[in-house]
Amino acid sequence: MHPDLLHFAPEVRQALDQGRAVVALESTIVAHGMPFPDNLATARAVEGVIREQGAVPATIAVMDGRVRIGLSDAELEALARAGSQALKLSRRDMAYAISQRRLGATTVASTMLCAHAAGIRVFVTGGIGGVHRGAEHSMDVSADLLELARTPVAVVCAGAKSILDLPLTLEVLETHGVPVLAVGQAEFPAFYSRSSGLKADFRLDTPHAIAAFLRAHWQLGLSSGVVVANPVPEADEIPAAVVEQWIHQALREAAEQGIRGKASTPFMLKRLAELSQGRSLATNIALVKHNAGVGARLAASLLQ
Ligand code: PSU
Ligand code: MN
Repeated sequence: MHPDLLHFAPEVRQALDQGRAVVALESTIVAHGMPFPDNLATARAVEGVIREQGAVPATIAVMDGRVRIGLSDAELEALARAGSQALKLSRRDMAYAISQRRLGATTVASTMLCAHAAGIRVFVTGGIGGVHRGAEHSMDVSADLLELARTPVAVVCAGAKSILDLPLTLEVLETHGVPVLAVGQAEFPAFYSRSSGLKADFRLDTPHAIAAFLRAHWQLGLSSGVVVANPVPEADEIPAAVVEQWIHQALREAAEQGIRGKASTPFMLKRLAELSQGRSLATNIALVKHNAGVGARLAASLLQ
C-alpha cells in the first residue's frame, strides 16, 4: 500500500515508532453490526480495555480519501452515527471509497489488509465472516476467509458467527492453510455460544504460547493470517439451541425479503437483536470486550 494512503492517528504513529503494542480494530462492527448508541459505547469500551492492558487501539476506517489507522473520539462518534450510511468496505470496495472520498467502514477482510500495511499484527473483532448456510447455492463465502488466506495478521475473535455454516467455514480455512487456534478449550467457539461441536486445530491457553505460535508461523515464511478463537465468557453466552431458533426465523425472513450479498450479515445481526430482545447484542458486546483483553495481551507478548 502506498504510504500516502495511510493516515495514522498521532498516538498510533508514536506507539509503532517506539515498538509498543498496538491492536487494530475494525469499523464495520460499529457502523453495520450494532445500533447507535450501543455501537459507540462499545467501540469506546473496547478501546478502553486495550488501553487498560497498556496497548494502543487503532480503529481502522476510510475517511477523506485515506485509510485511517486510529480514530479520534470525534471520528469514532461520526462513524457510529453514520451507521449504515457508511459504506461497508471489503477488499474490492476500498478503491471506490478512497477515490470518491466516501466514509467507509472496514470489514475483517479490509481491516486485515490495512493493519498489515500499517505494520500491525494483531487485530480484534467479534466474529469473522465465513461460509454462509446454503452457500452451495448462493456461493456466499465471506471475503474474510480469503483475506485470512493471504494476509499475515492474527485475528482475535469469538469464532465465526453461528448464522454461518461452521463446518464448511473450517473446511475453507483448512484448504487455505489458515490455522485456527482456540483459547482455553479444544472446541472452536460459535460466537454467541462457547461450544460448536467442532474442534479447533490447536488449543493454546496463554498469550505467550499464542505469540510463540505466531512467530513460528511467520518465521516459516507462511504468509497467511491466523484465527485466534476466544470463547465468549460463560456468564454471557447464549445456549446454541436458543440462538438457533432466532437464526432460523431471521434466515427465513432474509430469504423472503431477498436479502443477499453484503447486506446479509448486517440484516441477520439486526434481526437477531430484535428477536432476542437485545440478548444477542449484549452477548456480542461482551465477547468483543473479552477479545480486546486477549488481543492486547497477545500484542504485548509478540513484542517480547
Ligand atoms: N463481528 C461482529 N459484528 C460484525 C462483524 C463481525 O461482532 O458486524 C462484521 C465484520 O466486519 C465481518 C463482517 O467482516 O461482519 C462479515 O460480513 P460478510 O459476511 O458480508 O463478509
Ligand atoms: Mn458475503
